[in-house]
Amino acid sequence: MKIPKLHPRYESLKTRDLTAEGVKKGITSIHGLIAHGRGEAFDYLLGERTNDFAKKSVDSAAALLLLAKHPVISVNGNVAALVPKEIVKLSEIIPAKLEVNIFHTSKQREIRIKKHLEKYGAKNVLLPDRKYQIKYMESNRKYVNPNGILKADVVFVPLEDGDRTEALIKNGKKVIAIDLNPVSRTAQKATITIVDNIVRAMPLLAKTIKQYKKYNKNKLNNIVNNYSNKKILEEAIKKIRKL
Ligand code: PTJ
Repeated sequence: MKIPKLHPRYESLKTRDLTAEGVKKGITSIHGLIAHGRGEAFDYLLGERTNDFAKKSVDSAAALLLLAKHPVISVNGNVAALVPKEIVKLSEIIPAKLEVNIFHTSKQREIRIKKHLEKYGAKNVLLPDRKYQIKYMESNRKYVNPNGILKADVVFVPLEDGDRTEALIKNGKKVIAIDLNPVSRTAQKATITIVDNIVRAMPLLAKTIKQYKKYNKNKLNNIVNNYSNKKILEEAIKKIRKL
């Protein structure tokens, strides 16, 4: 759909259109449209901008990703539709592995997401291997790649559903999430939650990582250790309540 650039809600409509296109291409699940709508509602309440609390989470996420020994970026249908270029770029600059992990089971969709990321320059996209799984999980998301999420110490789960964050934490991993809903299970359980729209947060995260590459381990550790996810979520909830 051609959206007029002068439309007051241009950015929001463009993002919505990307998700709808993702469904047409068979990358995004039909349920992804509902997830997107929920995100839009929270984005509206948060002022459709990157708030200071989100900037603090981005700083801490950048430091943690640079400190990680085996960082992995988990990609689902919504992420692939909204920020394919940014995800591939991020995996190169950290560097981190890319692994497809989807909730609504479909082998075909996993392969389509992999091919879609390859179109944007990804060289090695891992797929879940049904021989390997993480503990404390029932859904399709339990299946992982032995060279990816299974051995990861930090897993980046931009835009996620339900119980996987909690399970990843119980499996001894640190989790970075992007979620516009500060009271979601994912937001509450993650090590670091970036309460912002993925389309705004991803470029900022890439920029911050490039900047932090100059920092030594001590400085990066200080940034991570001085961060409180609980406080950040409280600030986000306060912002919504103040409306
Ligand atoms: O491709 P699949 O099968 O793995 O499915 C992916 C979705 C996203 C459909 C699946 O994980 C799902 O159902 O997610 P939920 O439970 O609807 O949760 C998605 C969360 O992401 C919600 O808390 C939304 O508020 C949030 N969200 C939606 N759009 C955005 C967002 N957060 C950041 N940026 C967005 N653009």
